[in-house]
Amino acid sequence: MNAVLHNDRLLRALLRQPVDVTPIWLMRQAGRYLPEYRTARARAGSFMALCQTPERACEVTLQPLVRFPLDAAILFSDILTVPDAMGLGLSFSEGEGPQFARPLRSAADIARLAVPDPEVELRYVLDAVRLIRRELAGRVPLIGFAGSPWTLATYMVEGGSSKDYARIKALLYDQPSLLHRLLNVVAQAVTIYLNGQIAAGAQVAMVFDTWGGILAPRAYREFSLAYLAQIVAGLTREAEQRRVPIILFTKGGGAWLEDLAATGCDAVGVDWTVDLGEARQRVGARVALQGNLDPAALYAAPERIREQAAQVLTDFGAGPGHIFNLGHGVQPGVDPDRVATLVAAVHELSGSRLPGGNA
Ligand code: 1CP
Repeated sequence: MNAVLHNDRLLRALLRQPVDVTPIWLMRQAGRYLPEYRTARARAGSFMALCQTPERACEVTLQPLVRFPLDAAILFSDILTVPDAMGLGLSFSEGEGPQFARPLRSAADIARLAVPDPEVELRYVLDAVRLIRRELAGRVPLIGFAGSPWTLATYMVEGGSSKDYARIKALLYDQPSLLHRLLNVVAQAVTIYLNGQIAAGAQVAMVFDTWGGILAPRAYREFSLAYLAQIVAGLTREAEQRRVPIILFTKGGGAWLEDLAATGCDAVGVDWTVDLGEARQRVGARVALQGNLDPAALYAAPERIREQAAQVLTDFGAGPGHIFNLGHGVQPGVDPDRVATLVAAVHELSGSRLPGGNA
């Protein structure tokens, strides 16, 4: 594989090395706010068809990079492909979110779960990773990802998105050892899957713990953080003679940044409810930080977006170890021109504000 990387700002910032300007990429940078994404999805017929055809997944991955000078590509896929590969039967109906045909309803359902072989059941993802690397030709690094065991378990037990998390919370309080059994299998599946993505060419691995923030502190440590740490311990940390940085992101996890930093990951994602300067003081030199503009700031006028971007850069302060991102994904109603404004502002302000870059 061609290991030349023309823009390595993201990898450098994740390892807390100096960079010329602050790297930026956005969660859900490929998605419904882009008209070309909506066209590609309609052509594919469904969201899953888009994910399962490597050529289409590759095309959609590259769409935001055609428009904006982003510093990373993120694999176009979904966290729920893993439970699908475990036999739960995933579908997405337009505007209704994910749904499993066979959600976990009993101890027997959980006992039956097996760890999928990513080169077999998830081959379409790994083929997409290989193709995207080839098409990127070293322009920017490729981020691979998976869902956290806790977040995947919420969907597997609830059967889809949830408002109250009644089933998974009842399981947590009534049958904690059964939930641990489930989380263990999913953690193994996620570890092997991410290592498969890294072997296929992913240069960064990110774990999305979208629903960790709904847990009480003790429950968070026992049912989410412990499995994040298990995954970090099991991941390949070097490929193509480079370190493969790991990013952990618990949405709503501002209270637990020190715990996340202590897992051995390289970077922690923070949502917009956290002051980035305070977050930095708390984690110290242990990890880089990724975030954390309020995604809704992208509805504002261009000048306000520039001010908000400047504020996030100021909050982090001088010195290496910052990756600019939103605090969560780009929302479908955002005008792509506002994303262009943000990307330009981050590069311009971080380069000019601090002589010699933010080193
Ligand atoms: O076209 C469509 O209607 C589908 C919308 C969509 C998209 C664009 C879904 C359905 N998934 C995705 C892509 C996706 N999902 C990416 C691609 C890479 C990127 O550009 O960032 C990633 C990283 C994800 C990860 C994901 N899926 C998460 C974790 C991150 C997060 O946003 O919190 C979660 C929770 C999911 C589940 C999911 N998939 C799709 C939806 C609508 C949801 C959320 C449902 C819910 O709110 O419970």
